[in-house]
Amino acid sequence: MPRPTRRAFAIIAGLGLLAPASLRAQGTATETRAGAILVTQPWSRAAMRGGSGAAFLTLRNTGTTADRLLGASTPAAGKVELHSMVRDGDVMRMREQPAIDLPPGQQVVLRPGGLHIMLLGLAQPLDRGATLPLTLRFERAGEVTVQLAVQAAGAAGLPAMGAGHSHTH
Ligand SMILES: [Cu+2]
Repeated sequence: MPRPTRRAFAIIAGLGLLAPASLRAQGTATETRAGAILVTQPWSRAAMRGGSGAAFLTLRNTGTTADRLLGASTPAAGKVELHSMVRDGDVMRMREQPAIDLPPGQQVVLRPGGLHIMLLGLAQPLDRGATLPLTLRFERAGEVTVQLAVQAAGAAGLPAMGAGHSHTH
């Protein structure tokens, strides 16, 4: 759990970094930058209070130095873990990861069936159409807060995903 001072810093940093974010025409996707790390397509799925949910997003390391996602936090969940999916016989199981590697110049996609950020012990329901803040903590890039767009319970991604990718700055 971040100390209050650290949380306050994260919020301030988040606000500063969210300012230049560009909105798509649909308004469903934003870009958020933390140092060399570009965060896009932050989303989640509808879930019940007391249950668990998952956060998905795309991380691109635009720098020349390796970074790592070390963890995340949100007021909406009692605990947040980094998970991967591993095959165990005929079933896929979730496994906690200490960190997610972000090699320079590469993109890492967190998505259903793969790497994801697990939200455990939801303090509130995640309602479709709502947004919830998620603060990401990187080894080098520091902390940044993104807004997860909550989709339907069985959604595979954001409505705009796969519709091309063209951002101008
Ligand atoms: Cu999980």
